[in-house]
Amino acid sequence: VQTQVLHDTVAHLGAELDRARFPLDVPGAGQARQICSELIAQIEDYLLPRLREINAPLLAVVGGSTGAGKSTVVNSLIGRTVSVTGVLRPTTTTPILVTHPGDIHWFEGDRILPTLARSTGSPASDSRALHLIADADVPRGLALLDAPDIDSIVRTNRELASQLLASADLWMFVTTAARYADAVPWEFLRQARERSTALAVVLNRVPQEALDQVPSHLAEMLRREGLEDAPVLTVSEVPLVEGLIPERAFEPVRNWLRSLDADAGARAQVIMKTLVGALDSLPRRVELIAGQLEAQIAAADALRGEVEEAYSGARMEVEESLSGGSLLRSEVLARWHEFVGTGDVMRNLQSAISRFRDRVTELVSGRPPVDRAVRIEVERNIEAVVVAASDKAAERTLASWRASSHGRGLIEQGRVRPNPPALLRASVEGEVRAWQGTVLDLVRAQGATKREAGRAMSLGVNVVGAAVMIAVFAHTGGLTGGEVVIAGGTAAVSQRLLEALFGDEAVRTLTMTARRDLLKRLHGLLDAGAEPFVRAAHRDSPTAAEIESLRSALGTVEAARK
Ligand SMILES: Nc1nc2c(ncn2[C@@H]2O[C@H](COP(=O)(O)OP(=O)(O)OP(=O)(O)O)[C@@H](O)[C@H]2O)c(=O)[nH]1
Ligand SMILES: [Mg+2]
Repeated sequence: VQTQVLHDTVAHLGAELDRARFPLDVPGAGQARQICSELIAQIEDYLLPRLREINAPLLAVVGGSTGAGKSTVVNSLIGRTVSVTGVLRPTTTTPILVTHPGDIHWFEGDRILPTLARSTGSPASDSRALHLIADADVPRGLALLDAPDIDSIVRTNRELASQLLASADLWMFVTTAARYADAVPWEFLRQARERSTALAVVLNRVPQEALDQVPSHLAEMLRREGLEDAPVLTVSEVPLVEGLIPERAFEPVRNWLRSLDADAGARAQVIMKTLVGALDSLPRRVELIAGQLEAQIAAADALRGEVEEAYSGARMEVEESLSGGSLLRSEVLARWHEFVGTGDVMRNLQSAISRFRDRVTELVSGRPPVDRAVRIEVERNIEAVVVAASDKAAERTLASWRASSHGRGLIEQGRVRPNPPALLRASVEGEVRAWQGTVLDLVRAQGATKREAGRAMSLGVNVVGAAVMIAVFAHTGGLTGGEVVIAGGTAAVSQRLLEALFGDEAVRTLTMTARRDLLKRLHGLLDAGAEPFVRAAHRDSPTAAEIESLRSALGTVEAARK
């Protein structure tokens, strides 16, 4: 009952780990990804099967480099050739499991290694199935699994070997006097330590003259790696007899296995050592993963902060450019000035209206009417300002992202796709047009509430609208030289014109409303420019809630063990 509860909590923890994502290459992310996938594999391939059937036979997986003699060791243990050995490397590609006929049923179902099909009879050479052999010479309560090599050039072999080793209660690691210091085997041995898997090392083919030194050197290496509990079973180099290692040389392995054979308690002890070790390793490993998930969130937030800083700079730039009249080219202002006139606006109004009605001249001269010229100018200049500010913000974001390895990673992996410039131009155009429509609506609404409505309308909504636009942009600050005078004077004239039509209070409200509406639209455009960066920073990012539920899943495992 207790293992059932434990099984369920571990399954839940596995599902939580399955959700963990480390999209940003922050320092430690690579290690966290690896630990996470190892942990998931260990839970699925080992912990859950073992917890489901605590009484299933001890699974000893025989692993090691190609040619070390794994198949020869398995055959010698059983006393006949169940697994083909050979001179061509690698020989074993199909995993072969040998167990007592009374125990074979434990392995026929999908309790362990559910992704591998089962086969019987004579093993097909290239199948990825788990080949089952029943042999009465194998002690009850034990299964030996001859695995493909861990280091061959055949990738599927290596992957299969890792998967098989992950499912073991016990690793029987076979190496030779010639190769025991190779790098790859030690990577696997360190994994055994990480997982706390029970381990025995078979040191095969030790020449007579090396018997004094090599086994003790290997024991010393194991001790240095924190694996001093692993027995070293030394097999001296002797000619094989019908492919099997003669009994005398094989004695250390045989005796060690007998100790498991004779004693169900010893087997259970091996099983429990690996099980308890695996469970004990969970908090440390899960906590490391949780910490790295937090680092992911922090890094994504920091990237987002950099985006926000760059784009709030762009917002300020745009706001500044919209003030001070710098937005209106002096030529257009001059035309406007000339059109509206100076001095007493109301006295000039009548002549302005008649000039305005005389649009024919302007059409003939090919120049657009002055109100349209103002609108076109406004549109063109706002577009230039917004595009420049947005480009600069994108550049600044990319530059600050490049300063971190994970930011650079996002850029180099092509995960940031800024909006195309044409899209921004089109959006600015659309928004400015819409804003100009809003200004005209405001003017119309204002005109309708006022006595002066008639006069305003006779001047034309478009002309009054142009005056409002100029009033919005014309603040004297930020201009230099002659433009100040023109912008200032023109602004003043436009202002007076509007005040004469609507009264100062209404004009102030009108221009403020128009300005706020424009800024809102332009801020929206800049936000849309920031969007792809924000999205890239947070794509697949873990959430605090996920980390919380990962930790609480670990908590329930710990509680179930009490
Ligand atoms: N003399 C001698 N030869 C051995 C011994 N162990 C293995 N061999 C030979 O070494 C070669 C490789 O042995 P295998 O048992 O096929 O090696 P393996 O580890 O299963 O290799 P893979 O299946 O390729 O991973 C064969 O030719 C064996 O006959 C031994 O103890 N003494
Ligand atoms: Mg083999």
